[in-house]
Amino acid sequence: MLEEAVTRDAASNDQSSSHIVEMPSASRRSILLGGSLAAIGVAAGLGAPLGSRSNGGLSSASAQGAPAAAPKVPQPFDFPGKDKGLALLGDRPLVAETPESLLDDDTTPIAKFFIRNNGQLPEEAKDADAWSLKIEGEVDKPLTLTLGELKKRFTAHSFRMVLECGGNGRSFYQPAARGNQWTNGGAGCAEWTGVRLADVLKAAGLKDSAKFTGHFGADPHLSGDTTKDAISRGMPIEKALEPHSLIVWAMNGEPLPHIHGGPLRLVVPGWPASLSSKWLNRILVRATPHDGQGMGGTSYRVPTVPLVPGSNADGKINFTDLTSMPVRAIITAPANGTRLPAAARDVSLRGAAWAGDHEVANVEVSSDGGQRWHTMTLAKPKNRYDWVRWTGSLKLPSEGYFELWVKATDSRGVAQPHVATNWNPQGYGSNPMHRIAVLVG
Ligand SMILES: Nc1nc2c(c(=O)[nH]1)N[C@H]1C(S)=C(S)[C@@H](COP(=O)(O)O)O[C@H]1N2
Ligand SMILES: [Mo]
Repeated sequence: MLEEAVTRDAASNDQSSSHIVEMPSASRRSILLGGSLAAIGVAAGLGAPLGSRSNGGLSSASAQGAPAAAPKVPQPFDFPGKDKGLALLGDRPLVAETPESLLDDDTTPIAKFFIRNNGQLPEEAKDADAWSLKIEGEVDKPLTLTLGELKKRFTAHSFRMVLECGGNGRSFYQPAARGNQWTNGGAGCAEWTGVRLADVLKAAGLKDSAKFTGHFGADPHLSGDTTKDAISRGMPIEKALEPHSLIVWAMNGEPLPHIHGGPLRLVVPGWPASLSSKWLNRILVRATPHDGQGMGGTSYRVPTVPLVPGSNADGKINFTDLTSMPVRAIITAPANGTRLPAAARDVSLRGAAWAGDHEVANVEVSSDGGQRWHTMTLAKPKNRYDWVRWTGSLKLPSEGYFELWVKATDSRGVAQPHVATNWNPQGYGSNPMHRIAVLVG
């Protein structure tokens, strides 16, 4: 496939080489060329805006132009069952994102799905159906259920839903915010199968005092300290009771892979994916907000009174937990750095957009830095929390170098900003417009 070829090639770039991709619109076959597009990027002073890791050949341009300030380039990624085009953001814990051009499938294949771990990988379960889950706390009858029992006792549901790391887009903050430097690839959209968290909580009998949840997984803390959890987040009971909040054992019709939390995880769509506990073994129903690892302070929290970028804050005042993720669109084809034939004037574009708890109302593309916008066609999502696939074409006025910008607007009329806004120490909620560069001729 074209997209795989493009991304593998892009990922194999190092700081000293630059490539562009030749993409004749008819055959859509890609050929790598030793590139002049990178040089053009430098000449045009594009090191900063296009100098992100996800920007293919152009990232090399900025690296060549200013090695000291160069952003991190992708490290080779090699993990069983995973596409080598993923970009490794960290190996202890293992974290990898999906370049935008690899998110071109309607349903993100497991091989291309991003990975985010906070701790060590737990031991792999030998008998998945024997995996056990406890429901405790503010319930009438605490439950211990095996995965086998979950499957038998409750009705299964499948939904295609976006899972998005709360830090997605973090690398666009200036000054840099603390944490994994995600571009737009800390997200994917898979078909998840499981039972409603609401059905299981109701079976345990929620007391009137049941107001919040706390989630626990089997992964050891990175330090190996057994008194600490790798991560343990929780949410208001209303979110837990939503019909799309699932306890999941299958991904794209396959048993949930170990790396994605198999045999059992939560999928809490629309909110930071840190709530979607992997290797799920315990849910604590609480009267008060959960206080586990990754709760409080500046963790998954954003300012309610905007901060001066780069300033110190402990999150105790004027901060609130990040709930719905912000609206975001990506261009998945063409890939950044694509070279089009000289005669090409109509560029076909494809992508995806999603908006946390909200709907995507509109996706627009500009080839002139936002002076004029062109509306794209939206496909109908399969269900709530599915992403919207979009397509369209853009007429370019001449040969030459163009940047294509994409902007989504949510159902409330809130659009993506030009730059990452509401800076915060750990960098949540960054959703500036995605842009790619193409060269015609
Ligand atoms: N047990 C456990 N669950 C977890 C995590 C973790 O480290 N341990 N990481 C969370 C975060 S921060 C994210 S973004 C998602 C990533 O899910 P994925 O690796 O399946 O893409 O899992 C969440 N669930
Ligand atoms: Mo995350």
